[in-house]
Amino acid sequence: ASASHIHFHDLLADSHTATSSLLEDALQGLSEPPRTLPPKHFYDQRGSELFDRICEQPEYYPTRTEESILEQALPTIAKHLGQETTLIELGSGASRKIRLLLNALRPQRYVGIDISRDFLIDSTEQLAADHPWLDVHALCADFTTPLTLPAQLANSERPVAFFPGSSIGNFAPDEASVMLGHLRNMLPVGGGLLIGVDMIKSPAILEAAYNDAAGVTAEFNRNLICRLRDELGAEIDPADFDHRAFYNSDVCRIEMHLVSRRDQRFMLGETPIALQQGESIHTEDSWKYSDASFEEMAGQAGFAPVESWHDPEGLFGVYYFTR
Ligand code: AVJ
Repeated sequence: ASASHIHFHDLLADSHTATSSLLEDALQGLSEPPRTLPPKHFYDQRGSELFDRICEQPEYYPTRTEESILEQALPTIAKHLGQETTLIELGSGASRKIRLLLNALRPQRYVGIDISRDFLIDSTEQLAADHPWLDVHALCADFTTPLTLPAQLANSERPVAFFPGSSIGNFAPDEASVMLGHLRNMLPVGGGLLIGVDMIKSPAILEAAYNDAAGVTAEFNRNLICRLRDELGAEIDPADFDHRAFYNSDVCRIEMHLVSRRDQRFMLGETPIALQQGESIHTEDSWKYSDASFEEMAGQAGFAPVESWHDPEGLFGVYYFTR
């Protein structure tokens, strides 16, 4: 057996837009109210494992709902995509969803795009090993910025970007529409976007999904405090923070916060930070859409709706657009 072979393209190597570090973001976000920490820092090793466990919680419906929608829609998706497809995954995944698509659609080529080089290489090598017939490319890049596909990939028959999991929900609608615009510009005419979106629904269902009874989401949220303690030497205790997640119906988003249980002070590098009892650190937004609001946003970004699929309860949507 030969070693699996991937084609690696590094678009970050000579870019000057270095991504911000945990310390920079923590200083920026915690110095004064309203305090914030960006959700991208959830995903260290432990955080990624906790996220995988969130996806298995009975209250967290998005993952399993999207998977079953995809499974049922596969024949139709195959028809839209045709024979000669390049499947481009945004955030290269260890997830089962991409494997579902690869095995059913048998595209010519897979391109994983991810900002984290090591993770990208690991996950694409694994995909290549498991799918020896597939032409596997790894593109180290920040897909939230304008991107040009390497010429070799840009000439592919029909590139289709796959953005599952309602990851789009972490962006505010104005940012999301800018990002979708960049994506659209990356794709040639006839290219597609297959994207998973969490729908607006009863606050009780939404709030349960972010307040699972086993407390995994709370642990995931508090992992940010663990990182400040372990990686930046901040003398803080995750037990001094309450997990708070609620649906803000005015703007159609779940908000996650860490609420300080007491007055506390700690150092971030050279900078002292003081939190009052009850003060909150806003750690994540997860935006929810209706059919109309999502299709309008994608339309503004230059995407035309082709077809969409939902589960019978309308919890989650998968949309196929073309440019
Ligand atoms: C990965 C952003 C889609 O918003 O549901 C899950 C992250 N946060 N539980 C989501 C998350 C808390 C998730 N996304």
